[in-house]
Amino acid sequence: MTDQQHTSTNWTDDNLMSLQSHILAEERHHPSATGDFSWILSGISLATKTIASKVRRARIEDVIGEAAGGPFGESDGINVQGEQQLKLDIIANEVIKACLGSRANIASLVSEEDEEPTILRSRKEGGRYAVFFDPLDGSSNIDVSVGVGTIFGIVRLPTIPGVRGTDAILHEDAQMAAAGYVLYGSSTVMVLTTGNGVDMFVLDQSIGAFVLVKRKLRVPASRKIYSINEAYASRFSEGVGRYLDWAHANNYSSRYIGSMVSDVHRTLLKGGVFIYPQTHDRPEGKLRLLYEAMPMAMLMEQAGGCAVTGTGRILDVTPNALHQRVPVILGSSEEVAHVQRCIDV
Ligand code: P6P
Repeated sequence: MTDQQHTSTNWTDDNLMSLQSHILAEERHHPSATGDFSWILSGISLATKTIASKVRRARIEDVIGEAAGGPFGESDGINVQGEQQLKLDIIANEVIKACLGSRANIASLVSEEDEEPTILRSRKEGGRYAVFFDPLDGSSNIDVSVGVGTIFGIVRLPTIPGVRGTDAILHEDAQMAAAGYVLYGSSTVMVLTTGNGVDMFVLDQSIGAFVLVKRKLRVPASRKIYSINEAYASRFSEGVGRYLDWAHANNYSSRYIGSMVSDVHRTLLKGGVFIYPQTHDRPEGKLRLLYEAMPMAMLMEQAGGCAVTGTGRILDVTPNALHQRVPVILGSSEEVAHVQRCIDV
């Protein structure tokens, strides 16, 4: 390598950085940081590496297909959403809870697969955070090898005397402090923000570690791509219909995978807008606020994009129920603005 290539800037930037070392380095920027995030994120890293292995081996271990009573015989295979649970949904859920349960600063866990939160410890016992997660979003796509993912949010709970459990989780002062997803696709990719921009890691199977591949991801301000399930076109609002007519007339491309983590990952990297709007039969939309919309909204905004419900920022919504659903419009700032203008006419 020439001397130029060994300048300190290149050398530092190109250094091999694991998730663990990156988080510790990031915490140096937060004097008040107490190692909380690295402790929780190491649990999420362990869980998602385990899930990645199970997703890749699903066919081999024949765990694809519908849950029959769950691994412990306790479930009827239907989750709180009324959706048929797949075996891997339940396994992923149990893996995450097993990896996070021992993290002493977590008070509670909120999972798409569990009707009630898992309460681990009180504030007096050290519980300061809740972790929201969708353990295996898009799992119905696994049997056709489409990318699926784990979505997570780390929420700092309010320190109000007497406010605990679900009340603390839903409290307006509960603040999402970190968010991310792990996409089990052609490679296993973690995209993460702790409030200081968005970084991307890829799981290097040869060393069993997530390694940093991209710092401070920025979503392009515009891109002529929209992502929506147009099969529901007859049930969309007039505003969304107006947007689609405008996009068709302006040579937009349509890209829709039907797995939120995959569709959002493409939108984050290439730009465009992902829309899961309300419909006449589902006025609240389909996607859940706490463990799908909010984490993706934090990532998108940290990357310079936007994330709205059609009537305001997703991150401004004060939840009123654990499994509440919201309409989702997120992606490039200019593309989200196009959709909002058509809705506001
Ligand atoms: P539809 C997967 O079931 C999921 O929750 C998201 O991952 C995805 O974006 C959406 O539902 C797809 O829903 O109604 O288009 O099949």
